[in-house]
Amino acid sequence: MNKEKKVRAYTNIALIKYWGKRDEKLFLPMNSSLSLTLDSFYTETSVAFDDSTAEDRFYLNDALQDDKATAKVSRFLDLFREEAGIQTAAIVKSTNFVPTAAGLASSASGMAALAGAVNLASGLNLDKTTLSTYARRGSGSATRSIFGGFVEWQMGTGSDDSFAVKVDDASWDIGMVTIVVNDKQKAVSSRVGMKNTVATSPFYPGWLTATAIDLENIKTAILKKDFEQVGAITESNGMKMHATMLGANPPLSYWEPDSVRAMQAVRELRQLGVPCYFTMDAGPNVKVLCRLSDSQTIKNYLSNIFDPTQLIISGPGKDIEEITD
Ligand code: 2P0
Repeated sequence: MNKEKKVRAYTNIALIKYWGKRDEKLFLPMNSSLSLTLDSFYTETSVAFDDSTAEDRFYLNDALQDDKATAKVSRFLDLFREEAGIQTAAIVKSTNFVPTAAGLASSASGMAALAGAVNLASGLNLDKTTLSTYARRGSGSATRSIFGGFVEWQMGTGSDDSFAVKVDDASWDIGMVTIVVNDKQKAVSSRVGMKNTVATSPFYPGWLTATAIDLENIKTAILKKDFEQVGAITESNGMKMHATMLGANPPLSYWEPDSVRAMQAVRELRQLGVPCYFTMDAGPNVKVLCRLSDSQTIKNYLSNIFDPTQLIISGPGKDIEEITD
């Protein structure tokens, strides 16, 4: 058995959203996106190639997974096995670290941690930029979780140049408060939802035009450390993504009544003089981009509406890292 290698990867929340693929097999996106990596949600995954097992074994949170879940991991491991000339099966152990029972475990941190661990266990030792092209083929958003801080996933022209680039380490009082509206599995997966939106929404071409402009403007604002501008673009871009979904056939909406209540509370906080901005992904939970130094004030305000266990503060997360314990 090869020595086990273990890697931690943090999840990320897109400020400029990825919503649609131009190549489903290679996970090439329709547009470039940009995210903030978070320190409160992460996955630790170990990989060991092991001669004593004929088939890959995949444990998630200590439970051996079924054939379907294992096959997904095996297909991903194959990308590395082919490159490294390895035929051996692997034992993969993955643990999601999420404060409270929020159920926010994400494919972004999961696939990034798996990519990082198999990269070391296989001896390929790819650099992080190249590694992000592999993580991408597990899940699009995992591309961005290779790096910490503000990260751009450049759409590229093909598989080799559709990778993540760190824009800024976000160490200038940046935070996020996650409002867990509902922790249940969503009815429509993002994979299906984005495919249907690309195929049927008449708003989709407008989304692509607008999001390219939002991306350039947010990068400028990040480099100027203009928090209000970063926040305003984030809120606007997220709403535009949800508008493209509403235009799909059948229409798609992930919002719940408490999502709308949360958005209203963020507007109220702004009126009270606290700069903060919301974004939502393919689910009902609301994420509030804020100054890290305002995050407790925001949590206190939101605690009038939501249970404190539904409110999770994060600071900026780091690059993936090897864990030696
Ligand atoms: C994002 N989302 O940029 C967007 C915004 C959800 C809304 O990436 O099919 O799990 O594995 O590439 O990355 C969620 O979709 O989808 C996502 P696949 P993924 O974060």
